Amino acid sequence: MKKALITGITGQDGAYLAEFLLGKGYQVHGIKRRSSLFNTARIDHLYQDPHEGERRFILHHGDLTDSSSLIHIIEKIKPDEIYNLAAQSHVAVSFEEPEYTANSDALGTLRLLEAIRILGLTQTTRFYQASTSELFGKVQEVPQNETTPFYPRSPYAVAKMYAYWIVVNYREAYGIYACNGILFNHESPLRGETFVTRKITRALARIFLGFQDCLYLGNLDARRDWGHARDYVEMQWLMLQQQEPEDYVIATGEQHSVREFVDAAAAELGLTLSWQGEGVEEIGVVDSLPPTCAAADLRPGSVVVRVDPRYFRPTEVETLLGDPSKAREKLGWVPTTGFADLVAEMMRADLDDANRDALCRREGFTVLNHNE
Ligand code: NDP
Ligand code: GDR
Repeated sequence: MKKALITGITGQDGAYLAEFLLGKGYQVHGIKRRSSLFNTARIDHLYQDPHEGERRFILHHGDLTDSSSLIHIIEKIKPDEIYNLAAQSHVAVSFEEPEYTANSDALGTLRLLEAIRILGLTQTTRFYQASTSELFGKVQEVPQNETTPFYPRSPYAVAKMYAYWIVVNYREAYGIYACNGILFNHESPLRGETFVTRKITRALARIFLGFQDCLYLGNLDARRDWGHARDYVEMQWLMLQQQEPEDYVIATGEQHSVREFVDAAAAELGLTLSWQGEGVEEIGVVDSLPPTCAAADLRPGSVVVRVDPRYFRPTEVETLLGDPSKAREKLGWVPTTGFADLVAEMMRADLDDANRDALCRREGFTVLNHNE
């Protein structure tokens, strides 16, 4: 049985990848951080009690900032494949915690590669690095492919750029089968609540049910190439199944603005919006709404989206659009979920969640609304 080790298994991609690899017959090991509360909601359906006999899903405590934990775990498992998905992955937060971001995202990657080298696994353990379209930052070329120059625009992107090059260097220096997947934004109902897509679907569901008034966003003009995480984790695995290790761009080749995402998500609820004003004064106003709308105060003319400059970044990545030709040709990359289906799936899931909260409220329970 092949053994895989996933760092960041409690995150969006970790959950989809774990499920995918279990489906392929792997024994899946994951590194989770110690936390004062359970932090495994995305993978609880895969959990196997440690007292069960044969387990194919096993979690270990560790942290990318702690070499000793990484060396111990890798020594014990001797995995065939390591997927390094762990990261402080929020671009805006990286401006607030730049040193920690560098430690986990840049040096964390080095620590894993060093563990492979120190333990003598360079010829047996394959390594996947979660690289990112954020490397392109202030874009030099449209669309972006594997040869487009990098111009990182945040502490997160700079840390990921170190990680990218240390992967290339260890591949060349020590012959490790190591790949960078340069993935463009990918989303899902499991997306963290503070990334813009999930923030939008979650807030609109709550506005529609009447327990949130307004969605506050930053740069509405930012354009991204958004795909579905379920499709993207399959490519992570495929990159480690080739003859030679190479780096690949994974993207849909289609781009939308944040404003267009809001419109598409609202349309899923039967709401139409119009946009008025400019810059920080811009607002999203309800044009029409369906009779099924449960929010007593929502009517044509209600302002449901406002710009809040607190969500602007000191340096912004305005536009990203990927060219996944290489992955299409060499890995057979065909994304199965397009933009409209992605938005619909996320909107449905958040409406279900909001309906559950509404039920709790009706029964007199307190439901907190956390909006960041
Ligand atoms: P998430 O933020 O959902 O998950 C990040 C994971 O990393 C979580 O499991 C988190 O643990 C863990 N983690 C964070 N810091 C540490 C640390 N110091 N030690 C150990 N684990 C840590 O990210 P995604 O699943 O969306 O992304 C996966 C990877 O892909 C990330 O590296 C991200 O930077 C990269 N990426 C993501 C893209 C996207 O659009 N989603 C696009 C391109 C790259 P906890 O649950 O405890 O917080
Ligand atoms: P990104 O994703 O920075 O591309 O990084 P995010 O969803 O955070 O932002 C996308 C764009 O939307 C703009 N934006 C807002 N963003 C957030 N989070 N909140 C807001 O209120 C808001 N309003 C507008 C942002 O300014 C930005 O332009 C994600 C992460 O998953 C990274 O780990 C990954 O590497 C890249 O995608 C590819």
